[in-house]
Amino acid sequence: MTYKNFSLQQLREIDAAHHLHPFTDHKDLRAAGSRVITHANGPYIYDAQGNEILDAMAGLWCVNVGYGRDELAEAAYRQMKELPYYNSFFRCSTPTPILLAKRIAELAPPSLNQVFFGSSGSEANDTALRLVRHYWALEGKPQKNRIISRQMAYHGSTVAGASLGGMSHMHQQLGGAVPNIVHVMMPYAFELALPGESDHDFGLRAAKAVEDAILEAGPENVAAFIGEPIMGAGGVKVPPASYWPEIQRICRKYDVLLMLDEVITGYGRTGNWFAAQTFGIEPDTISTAKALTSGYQPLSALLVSDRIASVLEEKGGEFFHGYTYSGHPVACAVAIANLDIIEKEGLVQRVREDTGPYFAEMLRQRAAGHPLVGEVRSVGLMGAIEIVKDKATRERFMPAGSAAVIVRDHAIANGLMMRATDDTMILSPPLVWTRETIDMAGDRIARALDLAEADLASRH
Ligand code: PXG
Repeated sequence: MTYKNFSLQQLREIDAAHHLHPFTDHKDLRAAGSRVITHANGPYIYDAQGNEILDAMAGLWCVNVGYGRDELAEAAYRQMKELPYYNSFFRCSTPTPILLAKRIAELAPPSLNQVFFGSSGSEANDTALRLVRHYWALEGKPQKNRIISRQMAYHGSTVAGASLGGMSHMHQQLGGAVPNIVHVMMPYAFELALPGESDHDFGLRAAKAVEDAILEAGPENVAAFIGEPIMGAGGVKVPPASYWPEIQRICRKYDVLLMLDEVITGYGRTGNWFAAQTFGIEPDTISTAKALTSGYQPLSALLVSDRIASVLEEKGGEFFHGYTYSGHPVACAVAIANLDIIEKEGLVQRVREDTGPYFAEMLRQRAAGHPLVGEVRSVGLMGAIEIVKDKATRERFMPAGSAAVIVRDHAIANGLMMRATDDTMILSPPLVWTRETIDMAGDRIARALDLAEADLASRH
């Protein structure tokens, strides 16, 4: 069966009849019809109407080596023929997860040397949550189980992921979150800094919210703090430089574990293999997924510190946790081939030294000065554009989020896939983007902003 035997109209009808989508209002979707993406190559995706769209989101923050990489397809094909599946339970193992775990440990900060595999970022965070609570129980402190997270954090959509995350609309649909998780303020200076407060001071104040939560619960009751180095789905919220070192200091002071969710930032996005390196911190766990295979296969890897791993090994007995597809041989083979590409093409260094700074300059030149833009910010190839009604006061358009959707729709119509989250435009392009691709994106961003400005002017 090939989709080519079906018209777009037919595909949309079947989609509406049988396919429930993630994070979707299905009545809306059915009224509008889904955008069907049929193929992709290099930095471009193509929809069923034949439109070529530059993919400034790398799929969903994951296709870091771009589309159409034969090496990855061939790695999957070879592995499927040799050994499509075998499990890692009951003292079994297969070669590709063994070699991938070593490879990841070599790239990670020095104290993280053990890897637990799953198939998604949500699973990695579920594993991380169980592991840190189990760790404290093994240390004779079972009551030290509270986790501190942040409002607007995104840590996935399983029950554990949604509970760890700080999205209140997700909590409302949970029918009971995982207990003992609290959420504190996020380090989002654009909206939360006080008049006249420096970025540095705001970063320290946002970190102090974590310390206050630890003291309120009592340090003897707090297992860990979890955070995305840069909040992604919440709107590419880049913390001030003072934030992460202060968080690490606070965690160490109260013997609270530091869990870093690098599902988006892992494998080069910020110009280092891990954002832990970009921000100069050494956490106890690092959750990764997405770009580990550039999205070509579902795979996650939770990196675990020697401190936790040694207790698990010495005192743990059996850890009653794991997934059928933990260490999936094909996914791991694709991951190895993906890391080979990133290394061979020097993509991490290129983002750090060349395309990251060039991307920041593009945002500054093509967006920052625009009347609709309150702020641009980026780290490596991860960026945001704040849409405002009034540049000086940062007043937003009403209803909230409506202006950013107009910008997004113009961007897509002009060949640029860019996301809108509330009133923030977000970009997270493949790391294979060149200066020329960044220039092309800049032209399309500028055009989308101009067109949206005209629409918004006629609306008011
Ligand atoms: N942690 C972070 C930081 C993520 O961004 C997950 C965990 C969960 O990963 P899985 O593989 O279980 O989806 C994510 C996922 C968005 C969007 O709207 C972001 C994600 C997923 C879906 C939508 O930007 N990130």
